Amino acid sequence: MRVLVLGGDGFCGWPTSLYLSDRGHDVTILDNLSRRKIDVDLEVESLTPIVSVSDRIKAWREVSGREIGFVNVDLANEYDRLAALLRELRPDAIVHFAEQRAAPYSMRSAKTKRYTVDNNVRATHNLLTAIVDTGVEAAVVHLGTMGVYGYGWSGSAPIPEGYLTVKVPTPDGDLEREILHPANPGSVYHMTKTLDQLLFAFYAKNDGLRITDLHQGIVWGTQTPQTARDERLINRFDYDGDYGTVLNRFLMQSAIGHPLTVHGTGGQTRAFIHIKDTVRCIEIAIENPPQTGDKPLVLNQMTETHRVLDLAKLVSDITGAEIAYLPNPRREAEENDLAVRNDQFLALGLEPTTLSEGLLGEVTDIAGRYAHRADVRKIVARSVWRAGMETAPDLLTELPAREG
Ligand code: NAD
Ligand code: USQ
Repeated sequence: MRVLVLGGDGFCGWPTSLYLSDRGHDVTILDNLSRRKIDVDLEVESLTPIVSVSDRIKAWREVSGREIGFVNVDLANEYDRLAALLRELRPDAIVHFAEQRAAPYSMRSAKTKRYTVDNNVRATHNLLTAIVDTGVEAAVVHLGTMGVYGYGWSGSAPIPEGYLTVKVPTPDGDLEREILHPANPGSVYHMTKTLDQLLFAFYAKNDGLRITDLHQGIVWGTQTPQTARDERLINRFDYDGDYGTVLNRFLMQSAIGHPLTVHGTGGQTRAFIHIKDTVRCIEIAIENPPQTGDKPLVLNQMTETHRVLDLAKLVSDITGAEIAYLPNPRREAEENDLAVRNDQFLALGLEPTTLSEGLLGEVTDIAGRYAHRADVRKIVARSVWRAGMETAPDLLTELPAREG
């Protein structure tokens, strides 16, 4: 298949591009490198040393003999270049990762709130319009988030895959209807994903676009068999207070002797998936698109749920790290249950990588190997959901001396 990967230089997009290329697909990456530029603004770098996108692609050519195309286009602001690319490439599938994806970054300031909405909503809408405008037959696979459902809306009932069957009382009896699961976003970033859902529903209905929306949980881990083939192919590893996600942060914190930064009580329960399973899910999704005329197909892309405190305890048991309970910079429920249906991916052949299999290897292989690159002043989360909310001071001011 000819596959266009939007946002293919990012944490999920790069390993997906390599995986699909390895599996024989003809891959082109579109990315405006905005994620790398945000790192420059935030004065932080990936814990792993990532090389330039052209060196990445050159390294892949050397180790695999395969070509990956690259175009630097801003999906949100360069509509004509996007349309020209679609006409030239005529992709069979388009995988859409190209959005600002950090909740804390989206809540940092008025500027980052506006950027996140402008970038994400325009990127998605430009893509959908361009497909209609150019008449290409591509099926779209979008990376959405479990966070569109919110946490606790339906108590302990398992979250369905996208849609909810409801009964509407009428004078003639109850009508049964299937509706999009109510949206309950917890940040400006998550809100953009709920807006994306409406765009998808409209373009599927009006223009017959074939769209799969993957409601993905928190991705953990770093490497896939492809990114591990050469150090120049290594995946990014975000650990800072804005972009680092909870489990990877705990792994990295334990590797450098930093206390594990639990927000509040740690009673928040979230859904997780390993990066190796993310790339496999994308392949499954592009191979199983909905039909023209179908509503968007929603798949919950997650394999396990865990409480934040349980994760901290697990990492602490393996590594001896201390646990720090910090003021929570977010407005979120202190405790929540979470049960999620993911039957569709399991039925389509996903074999989950579990935390118990992968965890220790991640600590020693990646977090430990690159611990010296960490800037400890970037670890504590500083973006608050409302002005005046408390954050913790830095817990360390320099890297502790390491043995050996
Ligand atoms: P990332 O920030 O590492 O990658 C996103 C990529 O998109 C970056 O390379 C960035 O430069 C590019 N991009 C952003 N805006 C663009 C634009 N206007 N034009 C062109 N390129 C643009 O993020 P990620 O972790 O790889 O996440 C990818 C997608 O998966 C996101 O949509 C995110 O919401 C979703 N997701 C991620 C996670 C996770 O834990 N990382 C979990 C659930 C869902
Ligand atoms: N948390 C801590 N300590 C930390 C970091 C986070 O306790 O050091 C807590 C947060 O307060 C939150 C939970 O851990 O309760 C998850 O935070 P996170 O930063 O790991 O994940 P989140 O902000 O939800 O966002 C990430 C990705 C986003 C994706 C989402 C999937 O950045 O792109 O959409 O996971 S989901 O959570 O399922 O919505």
